[in-house]
Amino acid sequence: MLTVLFAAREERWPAYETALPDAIARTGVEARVVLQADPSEVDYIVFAPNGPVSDFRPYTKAKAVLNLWAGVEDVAGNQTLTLPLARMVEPSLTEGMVEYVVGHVLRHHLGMDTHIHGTDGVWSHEAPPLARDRTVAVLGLGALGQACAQALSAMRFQVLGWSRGPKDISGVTCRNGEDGLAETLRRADIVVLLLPLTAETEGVMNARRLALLPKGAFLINPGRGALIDDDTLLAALDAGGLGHATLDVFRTEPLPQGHAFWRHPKVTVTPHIAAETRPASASKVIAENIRRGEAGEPFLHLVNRKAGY
Ligand code: NDP
Ligand code: OXD
Repeated sequence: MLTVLFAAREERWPAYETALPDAIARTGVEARVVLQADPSEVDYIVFAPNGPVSDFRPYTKAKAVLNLWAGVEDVAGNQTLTLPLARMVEPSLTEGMVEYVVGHVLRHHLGMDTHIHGTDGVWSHEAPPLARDRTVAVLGLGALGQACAQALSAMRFQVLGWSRGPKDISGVTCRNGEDGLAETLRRADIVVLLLPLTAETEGVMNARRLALLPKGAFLINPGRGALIDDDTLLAALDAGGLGHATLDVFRTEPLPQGHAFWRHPKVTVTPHIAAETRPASASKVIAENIRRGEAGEPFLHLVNRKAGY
């Protein structure tokens, strides 16, 4: 009988208490899932940031750390962790992100704000362009970015994508490298950040790169707050280069009460709700990785610790 330690915040436990043991049992593996155990007896650690485990050294028998989050910036650099680390890739998380991104892209594309807030009796008969005449750039073409890019392409937007390595995605013009980023930004009416936070991506949307965007472009950031410097972003909005920023993630979360983003007329704040790991589907992914570990098969969604994602 294996011991699986659920090392996330305790408030998450009720959602997994039945779903996770059931999913593991369905793979044919016998395991008990517990909130506390003698570290030397733990076989797998189901992990989330701000949970009870930060020092992995006592977990001498463990075979893997299975992260409940897609982002791993809080654990990838942990020097006490020598075990394989898997991040979360699951269909409901992806579905949620696609819905968030498509929704916020459409808000800007259709100019919905003008009509929602009213035009003061002015009958301005100006139709928005069609999606095929609008260019959306997705920075980060991983599990989430690729799904968003493909959904936008299916709606006939002109979709550009940027990633670390080369990619070939049907309906998406993919680029990589510094020149590829510059070319992507120069053409983007709307830019979506779905990069992980790593040493290389921190502050990636700096003032120089923001200035490459066409005047009035929209930025949507459901990636991580530190991909962009707050003051740099505010300066670009105030100078009029950037039209609007829709932000789901922040350097400090919850976003502090007094932060300028809350009241800025060109900023929309959403409270880190773009996409969420859903217990039913996430439990299946964790269970499959435990099955793989027991069968000696390679784990799914392993993090490249050197690259940081
Ligand atoms: P993946 O690891 O699957 O994809 C990351 C993508 O970013 C890859 O395409 C990768 O390139 C690219 N990338 C990484 N580093 C660089 C770099 N230096 N330059 C250019 N491209 C780079 O991640 P996911 O798609 O699963 O998730 C992305 C992020 O979304 C998460 O890390 C997390 O921060 C955020 N997130 C936010 C949520 C929310 O609710 N707001 C929910 C879930 C996730 P390559 O393909 O070449 O490796
Ligand atoms: C994640 C997130 O990384 O919710 O999974 O941000």
